[in-house]
Amino acid sequence: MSTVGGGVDLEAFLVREKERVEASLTEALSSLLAKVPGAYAPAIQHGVLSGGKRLRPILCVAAYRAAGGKDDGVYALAVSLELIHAYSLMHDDLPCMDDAELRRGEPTTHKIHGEGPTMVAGALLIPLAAFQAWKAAHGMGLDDKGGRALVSELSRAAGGGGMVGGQVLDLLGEGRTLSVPELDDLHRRKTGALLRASLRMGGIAAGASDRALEAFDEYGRAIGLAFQIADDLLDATSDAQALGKNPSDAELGKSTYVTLFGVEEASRRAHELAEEAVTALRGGGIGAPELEALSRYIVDRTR
Ligand code: GRG
Repeated sequence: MSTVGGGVDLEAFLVREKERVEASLTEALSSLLAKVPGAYAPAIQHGVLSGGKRLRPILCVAAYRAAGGKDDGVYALAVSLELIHAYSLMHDDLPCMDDAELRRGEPTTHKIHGEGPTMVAGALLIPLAAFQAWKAAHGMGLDDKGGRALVSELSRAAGGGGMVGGQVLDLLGEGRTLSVPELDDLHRRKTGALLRASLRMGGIAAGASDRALEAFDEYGRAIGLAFQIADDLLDATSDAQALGKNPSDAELGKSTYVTLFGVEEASRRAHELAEEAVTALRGGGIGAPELEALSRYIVDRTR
C-alpha cells in the first residue's frame, strides 16, 4: 500500500499520525496515572501502550481536519477513544470472556500483570477516558456544552447500546448460528459504535454543520461494519502467529460474516461498504482524501 486515489500517500499519513497519537497517549497517561492507585499503573501502561493501529484516534483527527479544525489539541481528544478501546481489549482477553493469551503478537495484559489487576486497570480506564475527553475539549477552547456533547458521544458509544451491549450479544451468541440482522446488530454495537463515535467526535469538535455530521455518521456506520467483515476475513484466513492474536472465532464457536456468506461474498460486501462510506462523505460535501483512502485501507488491511 502506498499512494491511493486522491493523491494521498496513506502509508506515510498513517506513520505520521500514529506517531502523534503515541506521543499524545504517553502524555495523557503521565498525568492520568497520577489519579489511580499506583499498583494498577503497569497494567494500564501495558494495555494502552502495547501497539495497535490507533485507527480510532486517527479517524477522529482526520474527521476534525476534514471539517476545518485546525487545533492540534484534537490529539488529546482523540486518545480518549483509544483509552476506551484499550480497556475493551484488556477485558475481552480475560479468561471470563475470550480467554486470549496473545494480542498484537505479545502476551495479553492479564498474562503479564494478572487477572485481577487487569480487570481493575481496564475499569479505571473508563472514567479516565471520559475525563480525558472533557479536559481536551476545554483545552481546545470548547465551552461546557461542547465538552458535554463529546463526553456523551464517547460514553454512549462505549455503553450498553454500543460496545458493551455488543459484547454481551457476542458472548450470548457463542455456539449459536446468528442471522444476518443479528450479526449486523451485534457488530454495529460492539465494533461499529466506537468507530462511528470517532468520526462524530472529530466533527463535533470542529463545529461541523448538521449536514457534515450526518455524512460522518453514515461514513462511520459503513466503515464500522466493513471493518468487522475485514476482521472476520483475516480471522478466517490467517493463523494466530500472522494475526498476532488468539483464539480464533472458529475456536470460540462464533458466527461471523465468513461463516454466513463465505470468503468471496463477505469480501464483496466489505468493499461495497467502503465505497458507500466514500459516497456518504462526498454526498455531504466533504472532500477528505485521507478518509476516502482510510475506508479502503480498512477493508484491504492485512492485520
Ligand atoms: C462487561 C460484557 C462487558 C464488556 C466489556 C470487553 C468489552 C467491554 C468489549 C469488547 C469489545 C471488543 C473486543 C471489540 C472488538 C473490536 C475489535 C475488532 C478490535 C480490534 O481492533 P483493531 O484491529 O485493534 O483496531 P488494534 O490492535 O489495531 O488496536
